[in-house]
Amino acid sequence: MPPTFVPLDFHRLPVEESRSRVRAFRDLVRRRRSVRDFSSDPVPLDLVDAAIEAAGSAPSGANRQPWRFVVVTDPETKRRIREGAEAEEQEFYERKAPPAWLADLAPLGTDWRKPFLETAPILIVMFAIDWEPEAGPDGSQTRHKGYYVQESVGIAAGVLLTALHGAGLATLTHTPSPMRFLGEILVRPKNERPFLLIPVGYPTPEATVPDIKKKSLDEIRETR
Ligand code: IYR
Repeated sequence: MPPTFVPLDFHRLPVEESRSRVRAFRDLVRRRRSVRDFSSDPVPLDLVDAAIEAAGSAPSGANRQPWRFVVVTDPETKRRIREGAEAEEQEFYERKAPPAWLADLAPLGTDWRKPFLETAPILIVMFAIDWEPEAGPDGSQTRHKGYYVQESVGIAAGVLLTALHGAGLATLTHTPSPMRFLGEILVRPKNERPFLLIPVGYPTPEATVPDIKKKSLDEIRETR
């Protein structure tokens, strides 16, 4: 099939306008913090849907869009997810994690308990799709594989977190490991690999966050 092209929808901005926009965006995203103290206040689902639409616009390898977003609000499902995550996390903190890893986590003050998985009104579970089932020429089932799936889903996750933050919502990137239990509880097909568990909601009024710093521009940028 020959490719089809359409005109690009692009509006070039005056540089001063670009400057003020990128600075405003920088100042907005810099205020995002990973939150672990969630209130149970409900979040309108259309906010989450719009953020997922934003995430779904991310670039991806060969435009295969190798992601799936499962929005969980059902209390019993959240309870089971908490139960599954805490089992893995207890194993991690009490047995599997090497001392150096635990030392790196110490400033965050985390432990195996994850009450926010039940308290947060919404959990978004992102799945990565490494291949899609496809009928071969002889009718047999083949695997149509994705490309740069890890990178693609990572970019989509970044857009999702940024969109939710821009909407005034709090999020956490939570990665209990291994995450197989998520596919089982959410009854996902075997080609969907759990990628990220994102509680979404509002912080409690008393919420605190660890006093950690981001690297400065000079520490992260080189020029040639
Ligand atoms: N998954 C565990 C441990 C953990 C690991 C990393 I790397 C972090 O940045 C934070 C926590 C937990 O969620 O507690």
